[in-house]
Amino acid sequence: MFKKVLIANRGEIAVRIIRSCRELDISVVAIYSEADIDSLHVRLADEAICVGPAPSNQSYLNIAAIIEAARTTKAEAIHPGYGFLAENADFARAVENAGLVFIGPSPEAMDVMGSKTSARRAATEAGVPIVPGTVEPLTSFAETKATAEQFGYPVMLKAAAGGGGKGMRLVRSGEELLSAFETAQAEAASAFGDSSVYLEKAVERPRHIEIQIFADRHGNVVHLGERECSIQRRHQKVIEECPSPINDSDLRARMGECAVKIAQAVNYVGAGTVEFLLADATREFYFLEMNTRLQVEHPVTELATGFDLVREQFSVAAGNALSFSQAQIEWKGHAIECRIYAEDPDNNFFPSPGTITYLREPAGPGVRLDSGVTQHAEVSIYYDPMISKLAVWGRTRQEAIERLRRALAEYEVAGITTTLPFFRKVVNDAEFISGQLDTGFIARFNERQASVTAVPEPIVETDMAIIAAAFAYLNRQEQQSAHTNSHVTSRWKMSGRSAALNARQNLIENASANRRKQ
Ligand code: MV4
Repeated sequence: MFKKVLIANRGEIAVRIIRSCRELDISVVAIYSEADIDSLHVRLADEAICVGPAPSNQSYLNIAAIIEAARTTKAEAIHPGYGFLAENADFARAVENAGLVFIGPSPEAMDVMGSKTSARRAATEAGVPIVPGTVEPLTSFAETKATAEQFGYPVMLKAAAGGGGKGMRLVRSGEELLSAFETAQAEAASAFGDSSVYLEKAVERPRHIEIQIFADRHGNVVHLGERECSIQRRHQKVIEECPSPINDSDLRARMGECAVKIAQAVNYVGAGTVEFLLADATREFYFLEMNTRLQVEHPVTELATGFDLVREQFSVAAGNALSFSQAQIEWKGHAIECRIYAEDPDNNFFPSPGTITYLREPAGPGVRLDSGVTQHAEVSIYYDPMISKLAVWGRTRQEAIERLRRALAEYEVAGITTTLPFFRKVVNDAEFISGQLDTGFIARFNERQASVTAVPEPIVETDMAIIAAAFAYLNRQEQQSAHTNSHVTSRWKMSGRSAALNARQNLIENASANRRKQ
């Protein structure tokens, strides 16, 4: 096993990786940007090296500085986490050329999966169904038109160099095609520096289901079952579950087998995820893309299977055989994860950076919080605003939802706006509870919310403190004067939250009505 590794990432995933390093007695080198000097991952590491200024392209994406940091500290391997350089084949090559171990698959496997058209060719060669469409980029509008007519509208235009829905266009008819083709090409060029687009038939009301796979250097490949990721907004996953509420062991086995075939086809090593679209009506599934990294939502698989995927990543990268066989993988109970963002759900999920002035994190039975922040932490404008992932486990989906409700009520963050209130509504939504999830869930949920009277947020600790202080103040006023002036409005502010109090008898109502306004 490695004695020392460098983590080329920040936030909750760096903290998550450090935890497995501690268990394996691996010494940890953190890297950080000038904006992150006081952050949790830096404090938890054994050593930390600044790799540049706040903007990612000068720090967390600075390949030369990161490799230099690994050399200086004599780290043997680099774990890239997710995002940043995790799926950058040039980075993986640079790491190997420096004589270090990249915790991930080969650069060649990353190259195949990095291009969505070559990934579709690899899947087809492996005998795995892909969404009907082209496996080469479209070369002209005439070809695009003929191909769209061949497969039949509606179709999707997608960036060949993309993934995750960036540069994606739904086209319902021939009239929309030219402008969609041009904008898709322009978006692909600006986002990926490659204007190539290809075409897929659009799958109606699909579910997004992905399979976690794991492979070692000895030819063993296993799958760890599915994750349901159909609840997305702007192609960002919001809630993930394991197992899928469909919970169909035959479907799991068939999808799992396909995912393993794809991994074998590219000599995959390490943790990876094969994404599928599942057509609701026919139960047919199609390969979508493969992510060659540890994913944000890996905790739900860990909770349902009991394995530590990061520990296994280190073990496999050190050359060991997988510590478990397919037959030893069992799924128990149900896990659900919510991604908690510093975003305002009442303002189209606009980022809400700032200082966390008060933090109470949930814990207790079946609750796992992968957090990257502490009280007084600054949520910076420079990086992804996800502050934590709240994952719960229950023996049944129902029990998991009950735990999620309880944990969401315990969770309190002041000073910044978060998506916690959004999740508190989702976990009480009848459609979510029913598990009938498809990719239109968020749109329908928003429609329902618009016509529903708002459920009051629970009174939280910061509100209690405001109310207590206001009572104490008014009591003293009463003692000092003959009568209370009920027309006086006082404003109370604490930990970034405030309440306007108009009269003593209205104290509590006003405090709770106003407490969300900052
Ligand atoms: C699709 C699709 C329908 N048909 N492809 C791909 C990336 C993902 N973030 C969105 N993607 C989709 N690709 C075809 N051929 C529908 C979606 C899609 C979607 C997929 C999963 C979860 C939520 C979604 C929301 C909108 C569109």
